[in-house]
Amino acid sequence: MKFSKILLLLVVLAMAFAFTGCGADTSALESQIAAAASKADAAAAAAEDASAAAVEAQAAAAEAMAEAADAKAQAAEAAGAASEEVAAAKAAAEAAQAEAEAAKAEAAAAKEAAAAAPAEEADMAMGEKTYADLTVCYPQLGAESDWRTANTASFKQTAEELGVNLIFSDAQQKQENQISAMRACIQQGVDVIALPPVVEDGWDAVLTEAKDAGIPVIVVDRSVSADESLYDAHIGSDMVVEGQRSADEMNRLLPDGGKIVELSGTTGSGAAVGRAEGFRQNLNDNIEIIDSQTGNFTTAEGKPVMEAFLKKYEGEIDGAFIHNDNMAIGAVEAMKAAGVEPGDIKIVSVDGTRGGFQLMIDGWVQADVECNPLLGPQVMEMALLLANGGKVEPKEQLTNETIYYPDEAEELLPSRLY
Ligand code: GYE
Repeated sequence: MKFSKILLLLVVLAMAFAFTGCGADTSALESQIAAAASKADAAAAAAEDASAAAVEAQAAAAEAMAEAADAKAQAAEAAGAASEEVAAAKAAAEAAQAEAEAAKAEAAAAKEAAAAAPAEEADMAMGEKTYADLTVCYPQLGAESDWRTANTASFKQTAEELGVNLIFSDAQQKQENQISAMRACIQQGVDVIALPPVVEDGWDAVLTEAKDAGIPVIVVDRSVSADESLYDAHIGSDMVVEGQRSADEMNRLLPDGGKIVELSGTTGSGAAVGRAEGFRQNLNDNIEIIDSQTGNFTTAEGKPVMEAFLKKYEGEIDGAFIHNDNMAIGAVEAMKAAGVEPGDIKIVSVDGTRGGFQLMIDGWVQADVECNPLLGPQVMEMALLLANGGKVEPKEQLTNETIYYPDEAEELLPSRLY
């Protein structure tokens, strides 16, 4: 129904009512009709807008009419009008009501259509790229540990399975190599960059370059200190929690306190910083960290660090917190050479690699805090989403992890994936 028609009808109804002049509720009814008419007016004004809004306004106008007609019917009845007149007023009210319902339904349908249109567009955009169209850059930080080897394998294998074109490089634990690999990827116009940052600081410039080039970045594994507006997602372990869990284990292993050493990971890396921080948060007061040195997450560098500790603090060391299993392997080699027996120095390590499990079976490591490197599938899923204009929410995605103990190591070792 057109608004002009609605208005006309309202006026006719109002006039008809005035003409019948039925008593009792006349003024109340008049003001009701006036209110309905102004509703219709407002609705008609709104109708000049977009189509959904116009239909909605039409519904409002028709509803207003229905209200007016209904009011008239009631008033006529109240005023003791002839039953014929009451019936006619009632019929008018019912017709107006039906009109209102129909207009409402039309408005709802128009609204739905308007809302569906952009969603359809978005759907089409989402469907634009598949894994086979995707080029993902992974400037791996190095090959320092079994964790890292498993992480690299997870990315390569996932890319192959999904048909993703993976641009892989190995920065040999040097940030400048990672940065130049990223720049080459930006130059090439890859779809997504997945960055496992060797250290936390110093990424602002290259992350800004990626952002300016419109290339989404997923920070993988370790964290960056850059503002989170400079990347699209971070997936990895909560390194602080790993440190806290390690301290809880050390507290359990040294209930009467003691002196411990720390073999820390790469200086300035999110993994080393977080683990050291969490460890100190939860460590009992009666346990003293007498020394802390980096072994750069490698077996080769972990061994001489422990050698030096054993010389310097001969007979004094009750425990060692070692930031990863590869350094624990090196440390145990040093202990064996120095005549230390398994269990003399309580060791808590991190990662949960097969090497770590073997150290538990052999009695050297008393607890291994898990850190999961198998991030390939989740990162590829995020990459596809981002490449199609989607958002990763929440931006910070944590992996679920546990703690392993010697009593279950033998049974679990064959099923370990790394
Ligand atoms: O624990 C260690 C690796 O960043 C979580 O890096 C990773 C750490 C892992 O070299 O083995």
